[in-house]
Amino acid sequence: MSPTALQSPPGAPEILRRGRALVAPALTQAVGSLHPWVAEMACYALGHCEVGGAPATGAQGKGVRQALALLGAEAAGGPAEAGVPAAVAVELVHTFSLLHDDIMDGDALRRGRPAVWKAYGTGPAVLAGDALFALAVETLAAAPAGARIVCAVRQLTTALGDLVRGQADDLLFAGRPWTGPGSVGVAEYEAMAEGKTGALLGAALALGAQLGGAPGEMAAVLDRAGRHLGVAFQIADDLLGIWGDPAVTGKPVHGDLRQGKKTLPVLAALKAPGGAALAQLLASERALDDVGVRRAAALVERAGGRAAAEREARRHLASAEELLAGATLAPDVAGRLRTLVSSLADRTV
Ligand code: GRG
Repeated sequence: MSPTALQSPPGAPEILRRGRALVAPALTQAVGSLHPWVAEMACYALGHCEVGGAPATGAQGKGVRQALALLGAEAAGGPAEAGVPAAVAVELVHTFSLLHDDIMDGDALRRGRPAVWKAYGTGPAVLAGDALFALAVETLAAAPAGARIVCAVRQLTTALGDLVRGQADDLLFAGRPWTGPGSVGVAEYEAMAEGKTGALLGAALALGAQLGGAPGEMAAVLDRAGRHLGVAFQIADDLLGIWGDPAVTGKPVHGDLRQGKKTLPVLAALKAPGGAALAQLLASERALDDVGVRRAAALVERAGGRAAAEREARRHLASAEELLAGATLAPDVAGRLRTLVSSLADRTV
């Protein structure tokens, strides 16, 4: 038996670590091409440095999207390296969207440290976001992919449009009532989550596959699988926002409940027969204090909102897995993709 046959297949943390290591040099080089002030803010947003430029420790994201892009390239039969420009592009778009999202929501903390707008000011942070966005498109457009690059750029711009649509709906949900006419339904929530989160996960897989030489149908299936995965991922994010450990998530405890966000556990609880007490609490004029958010979390759980959201996440995960199982992917890659995909809906961070 060869030594490699004795090795156990990599788990999700190893797949993510390998992705980060493979993409880091290209990401650093891309950001280094920016105006020095903007480059520092971009490095801070990526968790590579502190304010002032000293190297940072432990403030980086998981790198889910870049890992998906590399696996997409390999799934299409290409080397992981072929997916690097796609990986850089999706990671830059992700970083940009978090940065602007924190400004829109007024969130002061990201990954356990001040959000970019808190650290550098709102105006400079908007500019850093703009730079990340432009750099993402530039990096993808410069990928050595011949005529396929036109489809790839179109794939990315479609995803960007969907991200804006999803974010717009999410922002508008804030002004909608909790219950009754005009309240947000589960299907509407899921369409929002597919845009806000699923579009970029789908694009990560599809763009990687396109740069790896995949035919158009394979890229389309991977895009759809990634979108389902994204809905499951967003639901997991909602669950972590209520029941996650703030020391691990780097977000304030019960932040979404405090802000009155229309997350799936809450929406599902409100639609359940036992949701009346929660509806009454949320309808009160005053913002919820610490006791109020703890009570709201308990009422969401008691009405079955937590269980319903977990069920919905599993359903989207199963749809993603089904699509991947039906695609003709390079066999050794399919296993790694399955490992990563199934880990993402059960995450704790
Ligand atoms: C792209 C043109 C364009 C506009 C963006 C601001 C905006 C419009 C959209 C916001 C999208 C958003 C913030 C979605 C949330 C997605 C999500 C679940 C983020 C958390 O992802 P993780 O857990 O984060 O991968 P880490 O910290 O690991 O990188």
